[in-house]
This record gives sequence, C-alpha cells and structure tokens, in this order.
Amino acid sequence: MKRKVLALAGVALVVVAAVGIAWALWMASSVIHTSIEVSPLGQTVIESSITDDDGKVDIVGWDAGDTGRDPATAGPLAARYDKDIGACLASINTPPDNEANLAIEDSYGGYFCSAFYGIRNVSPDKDWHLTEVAVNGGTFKNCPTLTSVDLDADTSLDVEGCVSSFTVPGQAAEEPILGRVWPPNVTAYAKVSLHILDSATPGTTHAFDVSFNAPAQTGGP
Ligand SMILES: [Ca+2]
Ligand SMILES: [Ca+2]
Ligand SMILES: [Ca+2]
Repeated sequence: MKRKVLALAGVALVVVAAVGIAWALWMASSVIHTSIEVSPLGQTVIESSITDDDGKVDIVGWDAGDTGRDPATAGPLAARYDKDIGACLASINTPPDNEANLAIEDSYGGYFCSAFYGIRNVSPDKDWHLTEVAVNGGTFKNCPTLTSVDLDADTSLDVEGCVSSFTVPGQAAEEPILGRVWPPNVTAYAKVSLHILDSATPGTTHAFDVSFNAPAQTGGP
C-alpha cells in the first residue's frame, strides 16, 4: 500500500512539474511592435484599424469570435485556442504621420494576429496602387504566400506573414492587394496577417516595420 501511495505521489509530482514547465514555456513570450506606413503621403489616409485579438468584436464578418481567445489561424474568422494569453492591438496616427501601429503582446509560437486597416485614396482624380509591401528583411506577398522574417538578427526566424485586401468591411473573400488599383475617393481594406513562429526568441521585444509603398500619384483620368 505504502509503495502504491509513493508511486502515485511520484506521478503527481511529475504531472505538476510538467504543467509548470509547459506554463513557463507558454509565458516565455515575445512582444512585437509593428509600424505600418503608407506612401506616398498626401494621397492616402489610414482611416481605421482593428484586429482579431483585441478582445472585442469589431466587424462580425472578420472577428466574430474575438472574446480574447487567441487566434490559432490567420483571419478573417480565425479558428481559436481555448486560452487568452496573447493580445494584438492596432492603432493609427492620423496625417501628417499617416501611420498604423500593431503591437503583439505575450505571444508564443503558434500565435496568430490579423489586423485590418481602412486606407482611403483621398485624391480627387488619381488612382492609387501598391508596388511593394516592405518588411524588415523582405517583402510581404499577397496571401496565402508567406514571407518569414528574422526580427532580431539572431538567424532564427520569428514571424511570417502576408497581406491581402477587401473591398467592403466584413467581406469573406480576400483579394490581392499588390496590383490592386484604388480609384479616387475610395477606401479599401488591407489585411496584415502575422504568425509567430516556434523559433521566435522568447521574452524579447521586437520592432517591426511594414511599409506600403506606392509610386507617386498614378493613372487616373
Ligand atoms: Ca477585434
Ligand atoms: Ca488573446
Ligand atoms: Ca530571430
């Protein structure tokens, strides 16, 4: 009997230790600050920003499940883990800065965040289009093609992502953003999806820049 009790106690200890280690790994998080710039200044205005893990439902068609539970896939309408560990917060700086910010906090390998930005072509008569979405160390492609980035130059990749667009808020089907033309006075919605990789350095704060680069005013009537 005594041997059985000891064996059970041993099993319990192992379970407690395993849970402790798993929790420690889970909490070994990265903080990622993303700044998104749109150029050329003057032709576009970033009007709005939401994410699918800021703890509130903003646009039902995109983040209906956003009660804080962490996204386990890219959005829109990401599948979710049962846990609420990470958070992903977007904000914008109105012109003249005309920047969007994205902060991912307490993330871990396997964490996703999708951010959606309303970008308006404020030119009265010129089309607008993107030529490049530049990120630290590479360029983002149209989803679902992913680009991986090493944010802290330690040779292990930290995050992968892609970009896409939508014509109206809550739209289900993604459209390419590179090659897309915004007519004058039209708002389109850009999505930036990020996936934290298992090889991301734990407990690190990363700064991360994304630039939506466009030529000077183009096309138009
Ligand atoms: Ca949200
Ligand atoms: Ca969360
Ligand atoms: Ca790295």
